Amino acid sequence: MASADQRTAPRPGPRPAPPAHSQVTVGQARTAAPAQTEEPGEAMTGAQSLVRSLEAAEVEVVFGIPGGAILPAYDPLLDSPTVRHILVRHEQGAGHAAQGYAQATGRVGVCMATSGPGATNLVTAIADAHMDSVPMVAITGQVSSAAIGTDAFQEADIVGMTMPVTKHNFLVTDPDDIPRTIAEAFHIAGTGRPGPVLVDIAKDALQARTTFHWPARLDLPGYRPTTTPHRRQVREAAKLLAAAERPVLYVGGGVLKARAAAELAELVELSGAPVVTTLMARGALPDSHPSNLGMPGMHGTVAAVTALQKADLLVALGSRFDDRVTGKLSSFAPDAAVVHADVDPAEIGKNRVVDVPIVGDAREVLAELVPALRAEHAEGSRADLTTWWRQLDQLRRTYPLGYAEAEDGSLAPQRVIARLGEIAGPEAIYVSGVGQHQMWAAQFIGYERPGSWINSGGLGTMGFAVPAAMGAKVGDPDRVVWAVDGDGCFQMTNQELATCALNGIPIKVAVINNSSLGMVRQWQTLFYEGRYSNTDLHTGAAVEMGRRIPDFVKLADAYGCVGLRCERPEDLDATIEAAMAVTDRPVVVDFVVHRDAMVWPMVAAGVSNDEIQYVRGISPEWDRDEETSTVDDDAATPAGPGVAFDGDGLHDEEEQR
Ligand SMILES: Cc1ncc(C[n+]2csc(CCOP(=O)(O)OP(=O)(O)O)c2C)c(N)n1
Repeated sequence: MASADQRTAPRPGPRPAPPAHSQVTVGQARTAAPAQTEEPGEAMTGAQSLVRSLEAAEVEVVFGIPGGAILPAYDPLLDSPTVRHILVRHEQGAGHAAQGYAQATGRVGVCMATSGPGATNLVTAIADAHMDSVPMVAITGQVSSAAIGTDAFQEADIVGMTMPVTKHNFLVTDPDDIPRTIAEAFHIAGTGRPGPVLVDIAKDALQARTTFHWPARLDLPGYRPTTTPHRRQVREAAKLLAAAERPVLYVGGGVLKARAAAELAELVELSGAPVVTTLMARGALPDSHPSNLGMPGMHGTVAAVTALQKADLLVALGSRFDDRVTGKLSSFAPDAAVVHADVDPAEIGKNRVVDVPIVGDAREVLAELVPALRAEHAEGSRADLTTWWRQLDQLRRTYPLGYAEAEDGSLAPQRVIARLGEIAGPEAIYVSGVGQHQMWAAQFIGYERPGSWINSGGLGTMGFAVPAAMGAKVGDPDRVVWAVDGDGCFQMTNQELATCALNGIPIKVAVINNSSLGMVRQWQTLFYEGRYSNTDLHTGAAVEMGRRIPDFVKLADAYGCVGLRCERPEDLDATIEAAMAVTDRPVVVDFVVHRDAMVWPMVAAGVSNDEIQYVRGISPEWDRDEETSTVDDDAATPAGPGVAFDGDGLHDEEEQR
């Protein structure tokens, strides 16, 4: 336990801005760079030194669960005046909460667990953060150093296990190393391409006596992220962009991580080029902006997917040519020259040959690209984009995002999500699970600002939504936070509702309850002849024998939350309003929806983007002239061109033709 003296002893002074060469785009990285002057050392335990280090790194909140190996650290944590610990119900929840916190605030999220199973339970969230470049520090207790390698009780080689899914990781066995390691972990997690850093600390290092020194400076040989782009490369990019007749700005999550939305907006205005925002970049440019074609990829808009396919220039900004965006890589954007700007040089040219590589922070790249493009324009180089926009606008008009209402009077899941977005509005934060509901939430909610959309894009982790929403709400408590979850995903991590209820974290959860693992069921419908092997969850859409297992309303009640249910379209708005009115507790709404709704448009996995289907069996024809369109513009209602559910609720291919 820290003595009174220790608690009142002078703390390291305010930390100055980091050196100019080091990219600082997120959170504590802005403020947690080590002090320039070293304070005299203070005697304490390794555990106290750890807590003091977290305070020095300006950590506000740690999500975690104690256990034997990490227990020494939990004792001084009790006395910390600034670090709040939130006791979760599963370590995976701690990890996702740290991710949600990080994405809502731009700071480094922190989670903590004990050795062995505590640490391994964090692995999914660590891998998720790695795939989505989320700044996170995971602290784990390890068995005592003498026992490492002996198969000691609750020993797991978490450093070895997480090597491929962390940006960096550390094993600390000397208590003197704790402050420096924590300082480095935060710096690495939050700078350059953000990512998760694991710090595994042996129990004896936590228990031993040491001296606390917050390091004056960090010495990380080999870690100097290049943030400032090469001028000549930027000029080359500007030349190509000015001259391109069919350019597309292909915007990825890196733009959000770099907090570059304002700079992006400038480039969009100046260039007049169409923009696609990937699943990780929703909100980087307002959806209402006329240049925003929406999301590309497997479930992207026809206009966004086709624009990429037909482009003569892609300016990829903080995006990574993910297979879900490119479809079959060899046929992706065949006529396009590529400018690829990314802070991580390893991304450039990884999947697609690049004509102009630019290594740099997206904000710095954009800040240089704008004047460079202006200079090109001033010299008279500026292609006319009228024809390009006419073609794209035609696509937008003909193939808008849409959905069919269920003919049996049940709720269409897309309508639930669209109304939720309209009623909660653009100031709310939307956090999704993984599956159909995720794609509908990406499609049918209008994202108008950075940070309004949080999801598990790269790893696709079911169970992400509830704990990530919890973390987002802790980080940004004044915003309404809606988790849009599937009935399958929700059953993976809903125990964190207890954490929310007990800690005053009033998130709202919309369970889009189609009584099945809907996205897998959709693939079974399309690719396995409707043989529904193990995708029926029995949670409500087809209530057998009057049972819902579980009953989400009762479950909400059991967790100290308000539970609501909505089964009819006519009750939809009132139910959402009722949920919005609850501010003192978490709310769970069981939206019982039609189970056969499918996500459209779709590019089947491994297939060329040219084969995109607007709805089942209907592919747009790009090269037709406007008069011979197979889809009548007038029929392109929000429900799609003549799209309807047939008897069994499925889109019938022949009928559509
Ligand atoms: C942890 C994990 N296990 C399995 C999957 C594979 N998977 C992807 S989507 C999905 C179904 C999700 O069902 P649900 O949460 O009900 O959402 P829906 O698709 O019905 O909207 C499954 C099983 C996954 N992504 N993550």
